[in-house]
Amino acid sequence: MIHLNVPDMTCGHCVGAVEKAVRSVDPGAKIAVDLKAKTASIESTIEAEAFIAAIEDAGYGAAFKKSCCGHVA
Ligand SMILES: [Cu+2]
Repeated sequence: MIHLNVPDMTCGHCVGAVEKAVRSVDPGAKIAVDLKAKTASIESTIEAEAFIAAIEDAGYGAAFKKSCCGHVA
């Protein structure tokens, strides 16, 4: 599980845009966006960097928070 901080999300539209960006990288990814916490949790075999790049392309800053096993990038 990849956990990303996406501090620029402010509304439901932002959540949709971030989800769309994630799905553009991996259509099969499981994604859970928490607007209040401004985080996105992604379950995928693709590296976090690819999702960060796609979310940034969509106009939102994203930062790697931690992986499920606790490693911090
Ligand atoms: Cu918004």
